[in-house]
Amino acid sequence: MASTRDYRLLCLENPLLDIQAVGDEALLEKYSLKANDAILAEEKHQGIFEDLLTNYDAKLIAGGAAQNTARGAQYILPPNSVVYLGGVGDDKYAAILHDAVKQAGLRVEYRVDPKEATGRCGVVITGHNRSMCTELGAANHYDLEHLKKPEIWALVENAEVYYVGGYHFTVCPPAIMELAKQAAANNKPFILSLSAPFIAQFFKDPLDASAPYWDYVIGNETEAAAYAESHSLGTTDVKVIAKALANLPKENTQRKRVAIITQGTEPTLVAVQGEDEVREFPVHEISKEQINDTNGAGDAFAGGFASGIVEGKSIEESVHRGQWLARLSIQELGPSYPFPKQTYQPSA
Ligand code: 26A
Repeated sequence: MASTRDYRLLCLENPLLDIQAVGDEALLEKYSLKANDAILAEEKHQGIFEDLLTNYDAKLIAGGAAQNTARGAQYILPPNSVVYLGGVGDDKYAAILHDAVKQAGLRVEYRVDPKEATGRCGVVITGHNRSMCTELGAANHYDLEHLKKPEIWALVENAEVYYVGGYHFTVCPPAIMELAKQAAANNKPFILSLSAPFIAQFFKDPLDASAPYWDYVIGNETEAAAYAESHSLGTTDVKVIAKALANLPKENTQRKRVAIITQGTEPTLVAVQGEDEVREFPVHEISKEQINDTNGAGDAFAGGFASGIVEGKSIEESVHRGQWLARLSIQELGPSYPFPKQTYQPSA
């Protein structure tokens, strides 16, 4: 039986199976992909999944950005701490996802769509870049009806922290808003990831509608830049953008908004609403040879960070957890974490 101290973190987004391979320029060119990007698959991308599997020795790895984050947070937190919601099909790819989350100790409550295939993400690795092309499939059919089922909504009410991946703005903004409002009404933290540049560019309206509810907003430097451009902030200075995010109007005034911007190997920036200084936290460096691939580094950071928020830790400690987990994840293949588990060492 789950106790009420269980499932303190509830996450929502798009469960996907990553079809990941080391590619080359020719492959990127064939599908008009940028070396480092995340996009939704169009007609012209349809062949990429077969191509990766047949010609590039692709591996099948559990993905979906916020599902990676949820597995990451559970990696650090005590058993039964995290529950994740999203939509899958009833197929062999969903079975692979079930295996992966089981190993991670992550509870999932999927909306299973018998007519749609589980979502796939083609990941082309070139050097330390990764290009992602997603066919959402069943993930695109997540709906409010699932979220509002009594047994699911009970998990929502029980949770103490909410984490939503911004990629879900392409799927079901009303579900995001339900969680956002639930958080504000009960003074619980709501964490949003900006996810990818195209979200701020092409899903600006639903993103902006949720903004007053963000207690923590997490992104990387390219997402921050895309936000600044689509919102005509008139700057490319990441610190200024972080401050602008932190100081957007806020619904729940009992918590100051915190904006966290990661910058790869450059320091992580943290801006707090109403504060002048933007703090910098240098990353935990590893040698280039130790890096396997950086796919999922940002998700891992968010997972570590969220685990700190769940346990009421300081911003410093939460950032430290994020950096610790990101460092572990980039040494694995894809958005994964090492098993047997490494034990988290709090910062001194
Ligand atoms: C809606 N889109 C495009 C997406 C994604 C996504 N997760 C949810 N929705 N596109 C890529 N990803 C995931 O990002 C992870 C790396 O950060 C991939 O599945 C990959 O595991």
